[in-house]
Amino acid sequence: MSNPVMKKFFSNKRTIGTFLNYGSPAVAETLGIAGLDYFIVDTEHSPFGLNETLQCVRSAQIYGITPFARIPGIDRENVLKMLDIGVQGLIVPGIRHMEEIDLLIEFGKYTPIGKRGFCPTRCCDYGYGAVFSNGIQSYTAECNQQTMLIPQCETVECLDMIEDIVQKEGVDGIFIGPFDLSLDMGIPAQFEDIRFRNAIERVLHACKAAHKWSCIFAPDRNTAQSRLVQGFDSVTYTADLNRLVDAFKTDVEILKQFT
Ligand code: 3PY
Ligand code: MG
Repeated sequence: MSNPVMKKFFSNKRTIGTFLNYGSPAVAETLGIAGLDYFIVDTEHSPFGLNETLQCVRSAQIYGITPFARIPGIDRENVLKMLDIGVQGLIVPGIRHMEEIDLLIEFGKYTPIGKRGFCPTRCCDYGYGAVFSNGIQSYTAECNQQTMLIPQCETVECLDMIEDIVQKEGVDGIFIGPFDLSLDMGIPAQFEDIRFRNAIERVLHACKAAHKWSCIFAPDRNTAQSRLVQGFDSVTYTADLNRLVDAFKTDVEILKQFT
């Protein structure tokens, strides 16, 4: 139940994660072995869903890495089922309207913050585990604290209301999607453009002012490093499949000289 990523955030410690695009529990456990703080099972862009995510959550629990998931959109089913299987944070893409934030909170946080539906399911050991020993009210309050709802800032509309979004009780942080944000701003992947740089600073500043977790995707190690230096609480550094390709590509290029 306790969420080590949140714990680090509240102790002023940075965290490093990655996307899990392969949907494999074996890969999930290797990411734990590698020492990452969290992974995000990407059900927005990858060809799999709830069942694969569940297997990855199980691996995470064995290997001590915190399991997050990115959902494809905000509906009750997507939010509820992911949380019920034990995902500890939801990354939510493509926000354009405040109503979407309100729905996310409604579905993802228990009363009095939202209206999340309750069932003694996997995330509370089916009602038998220690997490449930002090009764339902203590459980739901704890759950509200430990389960992170993280809208993505990756549209101009979201950027324009970012200060209001981070003020919402139930929003635990913001995840910047640099590719989509730059596309939406009409400056695709022009990450050095002053307009893009200002946008990033604006989101970072809004998070700091509201004491909310700030996270950004970094496609490579240099970018990841500079985002941490810039002050982000977390970077989501590339993805499992990209690292696999990078590693083989580098080695193949070297070995090919001997073929
Ligand atoms: C983006 O860059 O748009 C992302 O969502 C990163 O995954
Ligand atoms: Mg995106």
